[in-house]
Amino acid sequence: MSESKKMNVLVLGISGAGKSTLIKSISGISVTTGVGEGNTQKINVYESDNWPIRFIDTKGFEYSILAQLETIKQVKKYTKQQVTKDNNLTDLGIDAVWYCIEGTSRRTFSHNIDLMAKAIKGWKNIPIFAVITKSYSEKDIPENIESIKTTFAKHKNINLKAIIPVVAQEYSINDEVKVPPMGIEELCLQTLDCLDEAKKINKENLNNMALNQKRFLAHGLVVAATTSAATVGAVSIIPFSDSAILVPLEVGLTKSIFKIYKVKTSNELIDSIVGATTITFVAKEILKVIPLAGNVANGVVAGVVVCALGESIIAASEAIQKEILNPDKINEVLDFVSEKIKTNKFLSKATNYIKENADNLKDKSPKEILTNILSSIKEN
Ligand SMILES: Nc1nc2c(ncn2[C@@H]2O[C@H](COP(=O)(O)OP(=O)(O)OP(=O)(O)O)[C@@H](O)[C@H]2O)c(=O)[nH]1
Ligand SMILES: [Mg+2]
Repeated sequence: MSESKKMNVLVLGISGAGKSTLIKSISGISVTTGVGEGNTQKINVYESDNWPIRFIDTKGFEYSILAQLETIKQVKKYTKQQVTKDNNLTDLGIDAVWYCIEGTSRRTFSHNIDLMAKAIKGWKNIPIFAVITKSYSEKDIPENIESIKTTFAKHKNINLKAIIPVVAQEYSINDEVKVPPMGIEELCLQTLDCLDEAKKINKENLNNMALNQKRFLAHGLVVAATTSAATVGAVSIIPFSDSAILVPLEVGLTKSIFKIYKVKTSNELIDSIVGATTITFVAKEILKVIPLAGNVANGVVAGVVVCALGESIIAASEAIQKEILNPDKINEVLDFVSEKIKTNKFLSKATNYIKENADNLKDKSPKEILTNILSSIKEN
């Protein structure tokens, strides 16, 4: 079995549910890595020689949201580290979840499953196996399955594959009566049955995660450039129609965003985007309608247009990545960016904000005004 066909299974469940016991009962297991900080290791990764499965064992959820979030944060960090380490995504990320629910505590099934549903929100469509651990009592099994099924039915968008009762380790009821291990092989086989589907879903999730990371970085650049533009713009005494003063900043921002998205660019492309008449046109339109004057108006408008430009470059980069847009066709990219600038939501939101809050903005600097606008948009 090739390394890249190993299935990565995230084992979740509240503390004491039997996650570690279950993993260790699967033959040919060895711990490979511990991930986490200092002594509070939250994640252990186990490799199996006998099954093409890699287990990610987590420290159990307590019945508290905070402890649960901490565990999930660690798992996401683990996935992210892998995403950044390697561009070949086939062997990374989480392919499936085993959700361990203790068969001896039916009372808490519903709460348990609610916790899990929240925990796995970040992994869209991921195949889930509900594992009823400590299924010592044969007569309870049908009712347990039914109860778990009913609870899962309440959660939409959960890709529940199977509900499998297991006994991971022999259990002694008394000196004579012992419950032998059961269900483990079936659990592994059923999990591996959905390998292709799981890898496909995982890849989509990883791509989204990588895209979100890029977006996050690019937005950070846009915010920084927006406030810088406010300061630069405010210094210009000439009317905004001569926006040459912003060119270096716009070139830098455009290049940096393209770099994040690994878009190959030419100077010609950058020059034509930054030289686009749309930017000046949009700036003049805003100047006409906002109740601000002089340097403050220039500064604020500079920030607003740089923000709109940045957002449009992000949109273009994503379109190029999806191969909807071809970076070699400069005119097409230019039209795309111009259209995005004109229809940019930030422009109208910023204009409305300034109109509505004109009285409070009188004594503020362009940078303060821009910061207020950005945070008011973030809050909504
Ligand atoms: N006999 C028997 N004991 C089990 C079985 N599963 C779990 N246990 C016992 O239940 C207790 C908790 O099991 P763990 O595997 O440590 O639980 P966990 O989910 O890893 O707990 P945390 O690491 O705290 O999140 C241990 O004492 C196990 O020996 C089983 O199948 N058979
Ligand atoms: Mg454990």
